[in-house]
Amino acid sequence: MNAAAVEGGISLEELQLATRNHGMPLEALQYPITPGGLHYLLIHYDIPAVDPEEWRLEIAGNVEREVSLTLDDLRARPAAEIPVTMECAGNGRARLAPRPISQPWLSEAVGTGWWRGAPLRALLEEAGHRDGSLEVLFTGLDRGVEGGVEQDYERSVPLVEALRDEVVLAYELNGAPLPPQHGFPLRLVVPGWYGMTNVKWLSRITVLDRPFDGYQQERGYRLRQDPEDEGTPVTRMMPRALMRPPGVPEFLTRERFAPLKPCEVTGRAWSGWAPIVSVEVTTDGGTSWAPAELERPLGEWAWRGWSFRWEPSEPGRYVLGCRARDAAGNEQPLDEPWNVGGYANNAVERVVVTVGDPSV
Ligand SMILES: Nc1nc2c(c(=O)[nH]1)N[C@H]1C(S)=C(S)[C@@H](COP(=O)(O)O)O[C@H]1N2
Ligand SMILES: [Mo]
Repeated sequence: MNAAAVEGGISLEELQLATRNHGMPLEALQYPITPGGLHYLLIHYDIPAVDPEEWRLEIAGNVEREVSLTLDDLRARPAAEIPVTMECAGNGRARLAPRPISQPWLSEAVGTGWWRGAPLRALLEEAGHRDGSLEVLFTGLDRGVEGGVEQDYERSVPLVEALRDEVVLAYELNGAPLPPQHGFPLRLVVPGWYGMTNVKWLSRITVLDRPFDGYQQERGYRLRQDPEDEGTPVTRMMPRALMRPPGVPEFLTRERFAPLKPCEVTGRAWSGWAPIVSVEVTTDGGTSWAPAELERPLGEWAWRGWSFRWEPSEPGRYVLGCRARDAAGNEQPLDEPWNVGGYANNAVERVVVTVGDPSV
């Protein structure tokens, strides 16, 4: 992964990734909670076969006592429920030039789930993380080869992040047991962080007294300007607003067609750093911007709905865009921020809409 960047068309290998994994169709921005099958999907290797009777969650490492739990043990504990917007760190990658070779997302690698599970903090406290603990490593049951290394999918988070109140080990998505593709029987959910953090098919939690240096931490998911650059880790989601595309699409190009009349443009915006404070909309390709109206937040860690009344005055070709800003002062850039892995490209999306008769 991230071995090279190319100009030009999508390769068969990228297409192979794009047909296994899938984005959220952008019209699904109409739902505050993304219906199960419409949530985006990203799986590095294969979906592992899991026997829920045999399955255990083990907690070990720098702890006072090791813990082993069945799924029923986890379900018997106090539960927390939370709506969380999750976005793949590679969202926007296919718009970069040159294009880093990996899953070629445009802008649809996002979804908001209603996650229910056991809060992580209480479990870590029961196991008793010892002094000197730095990070918590989460290991999935799926295995594969990446960068020439055979590995379990595993990633760590700093201990302080793992101890946040809203971090859950989820066994339900939208009121039903996790589907196989989203991590059955258990996955980590760290609200605010990019998707790769939320380890699926979780089987082991290891408290570490040193930084984890596995592939997904040291090689993958770093922002580097060149392959030798040590880079900085990818962590929280940068702000992004997306638009439910107005009008109807042309089958092949997906360019939009809309009648000449006022139109309510809607969408959703999120940031992993701080609440969304504004969304602005352009209908002239970025020359001028006007504020959208924000809906009441769904929750602290979920996207925020917005709407904008667009009144095109004459037939023609319009280039629409939307731009989010969060309370920490992060704002979407107009141009793509390039890096070797093609991560965190939150540049403003353009949506071309032809107003008037499509046959002229
Ligand atoms: N065990 C495991 N966990 C994983 C992955 C994986 O391949 N294996 N993919 C990660 C990545 S890169 C993303 S973006 C999210 C995707 O979660 P979803 O498919 O439920 O939307 O899961 C993360 N957790
Ligand atoms: Mo991802």
